[in-house]
Amino acid sequence: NYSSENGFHSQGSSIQGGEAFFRGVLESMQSVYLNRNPTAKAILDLVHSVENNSLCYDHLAFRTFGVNGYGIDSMAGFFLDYGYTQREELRFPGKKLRALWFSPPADSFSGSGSGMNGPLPRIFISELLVDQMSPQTQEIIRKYTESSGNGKKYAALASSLGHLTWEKPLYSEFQQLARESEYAAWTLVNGHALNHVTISTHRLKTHLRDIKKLNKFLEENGFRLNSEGGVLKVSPDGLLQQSSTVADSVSFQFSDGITESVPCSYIEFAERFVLPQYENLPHTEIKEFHRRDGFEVASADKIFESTSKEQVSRVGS
Ligand code: OOG
Ligand code: NI
Repeated sequence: NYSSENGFHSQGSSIQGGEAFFRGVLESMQSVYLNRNPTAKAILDLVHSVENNSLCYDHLAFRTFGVNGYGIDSMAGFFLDYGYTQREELRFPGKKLRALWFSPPADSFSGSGSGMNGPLPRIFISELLVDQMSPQTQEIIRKYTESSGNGKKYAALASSLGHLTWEKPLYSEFQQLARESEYAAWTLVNGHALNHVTISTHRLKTHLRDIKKLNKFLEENGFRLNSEGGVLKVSPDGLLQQSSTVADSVSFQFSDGITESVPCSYIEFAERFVLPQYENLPHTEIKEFHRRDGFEVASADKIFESTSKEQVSRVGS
């Protein structure tokens, strides 16, 4: 069992070797993300300023191509090596995707800083079921993954450097993928880059800890939220509530010299409510593990749309 053998044993507040390295990698992934995504940066700055510079991440998310070792495992290995535990699988047959989520090592759940130096986030990694794509799309995905050498071994490194492990594609190849799967097109040009970070709203200190109030606050400040299936995504038990922005776009130079705007990353918000069996615990005793854990397939299905053309090119609200 990974988490008990490899879990961190932090001693006091001093961060020991492995954990300092691990958090350093997460910090690098985050700086790539903040440099490319002005909306995510502006929202984090805004929430930080209201919250006196302290917030926690609920989870980080990555996308992959499920083919020849480039799928979920290519990114998961890094997290498993640093004490994470694999949890449930989620399936999205309509989008031809599957995902796994991973929980952090229990004894480092209470990191005392903010962001990547706070409690370690859950990890959500999805993969495109490449075998189910059309022959043309499969050919493009196989061409880039196969020509990347041993790129599949360096997914976490690529993410922290902000570099693709494969060559830049032709614009026509991006378009072919986008017609069939916007997820595939996104992954071809963004590779292993952080797809989003998610702010844990119930761990905020001000009125923004209520996700409905946070959504209203963000919209009043001019930020556009993903409206697919309604802005607030609520799990059937009501205990996991999520919302997200619409992805930023970046200008991407394709290998044939064409420069076009492509969707980049977004930021998400999640409020996890206390489980019914802990309802009567005093507020001050409530820990993260007393709250609804995991993810919700119907909500996730709509959150994926945060990078879709329909949401990204939407005007007004
Ligand atoms: C992931 C969408 C799902 C969640 O928290 O359910 C998700 C993605 O867009 O890659 O983030
Ligand atoms: Ni998410």
